[in-house]
Amino acid sequence: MKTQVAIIGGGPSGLLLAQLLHKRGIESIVLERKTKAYVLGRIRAGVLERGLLELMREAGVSARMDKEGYVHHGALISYGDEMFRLNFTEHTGHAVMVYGQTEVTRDLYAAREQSGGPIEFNVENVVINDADTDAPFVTYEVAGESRRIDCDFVAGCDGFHGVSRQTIPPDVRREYEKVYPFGWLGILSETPPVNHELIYATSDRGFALCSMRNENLSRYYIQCSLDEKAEDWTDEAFWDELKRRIPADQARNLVTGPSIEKSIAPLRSFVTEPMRWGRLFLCGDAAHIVPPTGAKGLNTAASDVNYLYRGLCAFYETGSTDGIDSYSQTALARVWKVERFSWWFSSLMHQFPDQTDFDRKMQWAELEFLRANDAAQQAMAENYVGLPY
Ligand code: RFL
Ligand code: PHB
Repeated sequence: MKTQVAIIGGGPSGLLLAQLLHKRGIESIVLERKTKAYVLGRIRAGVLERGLLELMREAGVSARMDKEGYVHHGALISYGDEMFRLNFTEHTGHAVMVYGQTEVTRDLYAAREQSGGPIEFNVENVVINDADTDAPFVTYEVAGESRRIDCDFVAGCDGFHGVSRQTIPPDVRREYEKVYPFGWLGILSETPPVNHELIYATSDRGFALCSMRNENLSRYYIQCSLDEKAEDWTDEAFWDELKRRIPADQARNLVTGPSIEKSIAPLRSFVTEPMRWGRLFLCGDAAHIVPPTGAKGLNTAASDVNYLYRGLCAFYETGSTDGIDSYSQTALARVWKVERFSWWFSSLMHQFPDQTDFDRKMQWAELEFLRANDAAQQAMAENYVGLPY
């Protein structure tokens, strides 16, 4: 087979890139290791930045998002029983949208199916060959049969555990990592959200987040230790712990019910440099990971897709290689700012196992400062709604 862009990974990065390229008449083939049902079964991001909203519109896949998504003009931050609101719109002129990654991915799959663009599921043993030449090709297997795609470019959109990043030789690649000594235990429940806005909460028992998908679907997280297992947490124990970490007046309003999903995610900050090697370009979780505090993972994947998409369009439409040549540098400049924000917000809101009383006082003093200081709130709001591309 032959195509212009071989896209490894059928998660949100790969599908969004494929759809944007399709709109500009650029062909691609998407290779996905799992099934569509598996990809759609992963409960992940919930908050979309304006940049991603605009890309969804440009890709022609925003109809349901614009109808069913919830615009949020602010979020709540609590520490103990204290709580204040960060007003995004007042500080930045922009808002965010609550619309689940599952729905984004579902809309992108529907568009791919409608356009007839090729996508192969259950692929195994994907190998990216000759990426440092002008004639790269990808080999893989489906149901034991070997296949080959010759292409102009390869987009590595295969997440943190994919093969694309590993294709870049170790003497070229540099990795930066911070692993946090805790995880997030998350549940999804068919109950009304405790508040119509998100609550990021810290307390002496650790971090908690009250989020949502719609009026009758809530998403809650609590910081947990890494040796815990989701199945050891009963729903009752989860609700009890959550109530102890959010302000008492919010806890009184919390509607509890059976969980329909429960899982633990570790927290990590990770960046690989460069994000381009020859004709291979890394996008999204394949190149970087942020801790979920601040909701930046999917949104940063989208900003990579934006730069790569524009670079590829310029190449095919005008012959200019400027956009693809500067891809790694441009994408990384934004990635590092987002890494800083996610690291800062995580450091502010979690209880660290080796933390001293002094460290805790510093966190609370910073929260009190943030509560009272307009400039600090503006800086935070600018990061939360998404830095410009
Ligand atoms: P994905 O979603 O991991 O998709 C990669 C796809 O590649 C496939 N794959 C392969 N395919 C072919 N060959 C191979 N060798 C392959 N290896 C892997 C995989 O099966 C998969 O389908 O990466 P992508 O597209 O870059 O998207 C990144 C986002 O999924 C991720 O950043 C976010 O989910 C992170 N995240 C959040 N981001 C936000 O912007 N806002 C949020 O509110 C938010 N909340 C979260 C999150 C992530 C979480 N977890 C569980 C990690 C909350 C949680 C709990
Ligand atoms: C979510 O709803 O899953 C969510 C929201 C905000 C975050 C992280 C996750 O910062």
